[in-house]
This record gives sequence, C-alpha cells and structure tokens, in this order.
Amino acid sequence: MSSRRKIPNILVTGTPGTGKSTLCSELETRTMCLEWINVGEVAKQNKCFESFDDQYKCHVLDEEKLMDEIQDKMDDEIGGKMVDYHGCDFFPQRWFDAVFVLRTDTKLLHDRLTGRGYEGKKLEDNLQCEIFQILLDEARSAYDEKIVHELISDSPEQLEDNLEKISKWVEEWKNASQ
Ligand code: DAT
Repeated sequence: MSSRRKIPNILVTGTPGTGKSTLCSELETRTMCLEWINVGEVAKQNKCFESFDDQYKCHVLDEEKLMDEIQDKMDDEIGGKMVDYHGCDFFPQRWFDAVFVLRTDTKLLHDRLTGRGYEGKKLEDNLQCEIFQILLDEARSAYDEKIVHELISDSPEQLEDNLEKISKWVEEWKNASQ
C-alpha cells in the first residue's frame, strides 16, 4: 500500500472488448472518488502515437509520451486515479495499489469484437490473446501478484458483481489507510 495516497490508484486491464471502459465509466460515477484516466482518449488528445499499423488499422501508442502526459496525476498525493489499458507492463509499479484483469469467454468476446468491426488477423490475434491469458500473465509478472485480481466479465450480472467488489475494496483501502 502506498504510504502517501489517501485514495487508491487502480489499473483495469484486459484484452480489448472485455469491458474495461464500461467498468471504469460506471465506477467513476458510483464511487465518486475515482477519476478515470482513459488512456485511449488521453493518447488521442495529446497525439501520443508513434505510427499507424496498417495491418491492425490502429495507431501504435508512444508509451513514453503517454506516461509523460499522465505522470503528474499518477504521482500526486491524493490518488484515486483509475487507468484502463490493454497492456500494463510499461506503467511504473508504484502507480497502482491494485490491478484488475478482466476476462471474457472466447465466444462472447468474438461476438463483442465482430460487433465492433474487428475481423481477420486483428480479430484472431485478440481472441488468441484472451485464450492464452496474455494480459493476466503480463499483470502477474509486472506487479506483485498479491495486488493482481482476475475478474470474469461475461454478463451484466458479473459486471454488477465486479463493480460492487471494486467499490468495496476501495472503501476498505481508504479506511485502512487512515
Ligand atoms: P473494452 O474497453 O475492454 O474494449 P468495452 O467496455 O468497450 O470493452 O466493452 C465491449 C462491449 O462489451 C460493449 O458493447 C459493452 C459490452 N460489455 C462490457 N462488459 C460486459 C459484461 N460484463 N457483460 C456483457 N456485456 C459487456
């Protein structure tokens, strides 16, 4: 646990389509103490991109520039920052008090991603990423395993469950740090 922060910082990670934005947006509203730092939006607004990947039809994140943009917020003494990204090993460990890894059943993820227009290699690679639990393993090797939590995100009921679990955890952390 950080010795300075009053409110915990959390990282929400997982394969695209597992529900990171949905969870963060709802958590921001419910907890009233977590500010969502939407990495995709911050990167877009500040042009934190290195190049354009023609195969995946997306921008490649300039991780250093992105981290420069959010560093002051992440290191402040208040805390309460919630970051979501489909990657996690480039963020400094000190930024986070908990890492939540969202997981989704392959068939459901397939439907969510095709609904979003993913196809071909981009679709296949993202499904493989989930099948081989790449993000979970990445989180477990980049952070203390004790702060890494796997959350299943297949259904609206599980979303609700996850929101309750995280909200409760945040309150407990705040109480323990007083
Ligand atoms: P991500 O930000 O990880 O790319 P998202 O929040 O945009 O994912 O969610 C992708 C889609 O899945 C979107 O249509 C909302 C839906 N969704 C998210 N979490 C869900 C859940 N637990 N149950 C059912 N649908 C969910």
